[in-house]
Amino acid sequence: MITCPYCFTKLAPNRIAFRCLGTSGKTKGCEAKPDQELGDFRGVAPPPALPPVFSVRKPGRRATCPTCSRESGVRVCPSCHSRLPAEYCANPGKIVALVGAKHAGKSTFIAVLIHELMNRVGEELNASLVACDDRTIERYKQDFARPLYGERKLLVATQSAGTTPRDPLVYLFTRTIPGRLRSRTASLTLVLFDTAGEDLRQREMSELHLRYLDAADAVIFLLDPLELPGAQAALSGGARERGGTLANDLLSDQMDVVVRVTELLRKRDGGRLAIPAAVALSKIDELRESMERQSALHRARDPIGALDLDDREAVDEQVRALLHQWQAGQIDRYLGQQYNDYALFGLSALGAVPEGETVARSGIRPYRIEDPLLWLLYRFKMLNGVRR
Ligand SMILES: Nc1nc2c(ncn2[C@@H]2O[C@H](COP(=O)(O)OP(=O)(O)OP(=O)(O)O)[C@@H](O)[C@H]2O)c(=O)[nH]1
Ligand SMILES: [Mg+2]
Ligand SMILES: [Zn+2]
Ligand SMILES: [Zn+2]
Repeated sequence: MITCPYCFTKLAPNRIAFRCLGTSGKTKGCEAKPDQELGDFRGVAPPPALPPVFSVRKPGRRATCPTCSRESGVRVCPSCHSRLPAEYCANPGKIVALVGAKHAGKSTFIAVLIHELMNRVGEELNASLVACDDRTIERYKQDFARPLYGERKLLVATQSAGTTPRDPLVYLFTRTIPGRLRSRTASLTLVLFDTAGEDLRQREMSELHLRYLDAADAVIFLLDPLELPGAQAALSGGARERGGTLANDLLSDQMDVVVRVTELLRKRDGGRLAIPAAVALSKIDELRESMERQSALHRARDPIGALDLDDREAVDEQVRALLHQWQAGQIDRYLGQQYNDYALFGLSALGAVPEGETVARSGIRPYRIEDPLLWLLYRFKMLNGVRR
């Protein structure tokens, strides 16, 4: 089974469909006509005019259009008619669900994480991260990189998927893994879907979100310490004023989002959940001052190109201690009851408190932003764990 990375419908490989190439140059093919499925999925009216989609009995890399006999290698999802990237069909995909209440820092996390994976962390892991489709390139530039890195402006709240359809970001992550005799490469397609906190607020989540959570191979929860009532005392002065804005919004309660998403995952798996869950305190820069100098979280991670298991345990323990100290221990207890495999993290995407609507003058200096992903890569057997 593969999962369409756009509409998250599960499909058997022999159900992959093709799109006719139509007419190009002197080669005649089918006429373009309105593609209702694609139009409906993207919420665009009138639907885009494209050559038709067809199915064949045994889909391989290419198939012959039954109407015009042209051969096509454009594979599409039979359900939403989105083009399936070739790499996605060839490599096992991992869908990472990123969830958290409104304003928790999800979009900023994605923006900075991808930047880091393409630069500093990519170098450390001997890995490349390339977009699998043009929409991913466009969307990353337009919605994430340009505002944050180009204009140094904070990202705007993510629009509900109901009003503006949003494509997930689909990347091929490839690592060169050194071996005793020769090195090998291992690839993984990473599907990141930036949910709007607004959509997770709904008691009745949309079909798309249900399918998305149903298809997830891992989940990252972001918890905003500014909105944890017990954390107030640990925040820097400015943060205390900025925090607590969602205090009267019961559906945006940090714990409540965790519970609602977990209940949905449970419908799928029943019993204790096997899906790895990374739970991260975001915006850790807002409380660093008040934390002990020697603490694990305060220390930068050593770039050793592997998961440092000792460091992992130390951070996990410290975040657990913080949650309990902040009377948010129930989040930890709940996760322990629900998930077989969960880990606690602390991170900062920006690395410094923003100034008004712009990032701090010191620039974007992420802190431990890659930690949850390194742990997941370790779980997906794409990264070694070491004791030191
Ligand atoms: N101090 C600090 N603030 C952050 C950091 N990341 C995000 N923020 C702040 O949190 C705000 C919300 O961040 P977003 O990434 O838009 O949050 P979101 O979870 O995507 O929010 P929705 O799209 O509404 O669900 C930003 O405008 C920043 O003010 C960080 O690393 N440090
Ligand atoms: Mg957002
Ligand atoms: Zn689809
Ligand atoms: Zn045709």
